Amino acid sequence: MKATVRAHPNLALVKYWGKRDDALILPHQSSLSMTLSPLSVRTTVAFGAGSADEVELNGYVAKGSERDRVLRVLDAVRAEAKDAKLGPAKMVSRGDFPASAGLASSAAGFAALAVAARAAAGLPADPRAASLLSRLGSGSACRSVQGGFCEWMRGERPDGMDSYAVQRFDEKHWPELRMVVAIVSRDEKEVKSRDGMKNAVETSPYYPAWVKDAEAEVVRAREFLAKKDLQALGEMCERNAWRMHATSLAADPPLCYLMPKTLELIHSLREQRKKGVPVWFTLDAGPNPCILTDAAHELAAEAAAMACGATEVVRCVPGGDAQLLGEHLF
Ligand code: 2P0
Repeated sequence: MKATVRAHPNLALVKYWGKRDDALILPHQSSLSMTLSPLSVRTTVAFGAGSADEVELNGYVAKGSERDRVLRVLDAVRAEAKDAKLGPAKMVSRGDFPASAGLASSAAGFAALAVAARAAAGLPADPRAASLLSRLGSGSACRSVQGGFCEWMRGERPDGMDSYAVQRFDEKHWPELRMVVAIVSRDEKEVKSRDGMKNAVETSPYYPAWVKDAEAEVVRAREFLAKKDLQALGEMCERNAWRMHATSLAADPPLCYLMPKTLELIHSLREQRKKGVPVWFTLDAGPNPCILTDAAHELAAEAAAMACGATEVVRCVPGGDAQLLGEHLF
């Protein structure tokens, strides 16, 4: 009745930005991401422990919406395993990277929670079921159940049962690919992704254009990954990040996640490319650019980031599946 799982975060190359169903977390469009190692979150779940559900995240007792999101996933597992009468759950989760790094620790956290909760409940290992389950906690989490490069298919059904992620390439497909995360600001962002994307859906005149382009972008990304075409993938990543940010820049109120150092680094990467260094950025809902490059150029990417005032870089490689561990957190 107890299981522990380690999962990696993921970074979208074709981004998810906007829901067609807020309650079920169903996106308007498909997205495609790279799972990032070595960053990870470990989560232990036990059922039948104590008299009430207990949720601890990074050393703190979770409250409010954070707790509710975890309980939603645990409740879904209890409903699926109804004959097992699982009882109250205890969940402890710890990440090895700061939430403020601008990478969604929630993606790794909910992927680890979904896989661990299913295992603790005695449900069979099933990446699709775990992806569907983790999506109820956080949309992007459904892409962290498996490693390598995963595509979250938007689906068509109102109940969301066809909206989950599948692995398109595993982590061994392109081991030389690198993502260098450049930390230019550790400030907590003022507008969370969930609110930022909702604002874009509801008020941005550019939103329909963003959605229209997305499915074709995913197909192109798949093609470039298959061919290991770094330049084509890099150019597409930049374009897709700009378009996501453009929807929010045009929203009401406008939302700008970029900081001066973000732009400085983006321009510096362009200069590097003129010198033949293969470096392209992508940018999530925050100011910290992530630099797509290859193993031979990750030090050059790091140097470019530091020269533009990054305080730290995290060098990432394609990561693997969420995995069961033998050692528990409690
Ligand atoms: C992504 N982001 O595709 C996009 C790009 C941020 C920018 O998914 O509301 O934490 O829990 O579904 O998944 C971050 O948003 O939002 C995100 P919810 P989530 O990775």
